[in-house]
Amino acid sequence: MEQTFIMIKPDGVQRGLVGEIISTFEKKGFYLKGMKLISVERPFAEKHYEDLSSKPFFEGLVEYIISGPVVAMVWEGKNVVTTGRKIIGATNPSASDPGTIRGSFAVEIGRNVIHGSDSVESAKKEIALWFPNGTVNWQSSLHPWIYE
Ligand code: DAT
Ligand code: MG
Repeated sequence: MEQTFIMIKPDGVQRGLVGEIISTFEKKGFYLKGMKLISVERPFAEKHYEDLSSKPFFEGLVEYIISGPVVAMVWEGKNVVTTGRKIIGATNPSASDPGTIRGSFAVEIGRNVIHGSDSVESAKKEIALWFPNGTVNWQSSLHPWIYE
């Protein structure tokens, strides 16, 4: 099944949003397949956001990501990449729909609480970067009650 990389950014950790964010993905019916609380170094943050390295906000973005611990996760489920992005909401919280994570919990684009992969391809890349030793292979006993 499809997997995505989700990261609770330093502001989400500091603000105590970890439990609620995990709960949102759990209750939806997605499966947690990897998770760690980690402080990343500058070169690692630059690698994660390498596609944005030419953007004027890149330096500030990297500073933000290394400003405190983050929660890195792998979530699995049907259409989890696209649906995960919908749950997270638009990049700029001013444009995020109410009820999305960013729409509910964020105000500024540079403090938007959470990251989610934007395609299956980038999910694979990001999971390999953040979880080089792989993830956990387990099956939920609730699976037949969530998936037909
Ligand atoms: P997303 O995180 O929704 O996938 P992105 O990949 O385009 O958005 O950008 C990564 C992060 O960079 C984003 O979560 C917040 C920051 N960012 C994006 N566009 C920005 C902008 N115009 N000004 C400041 N920060 C920006
Ligand atoms: Mg992105």
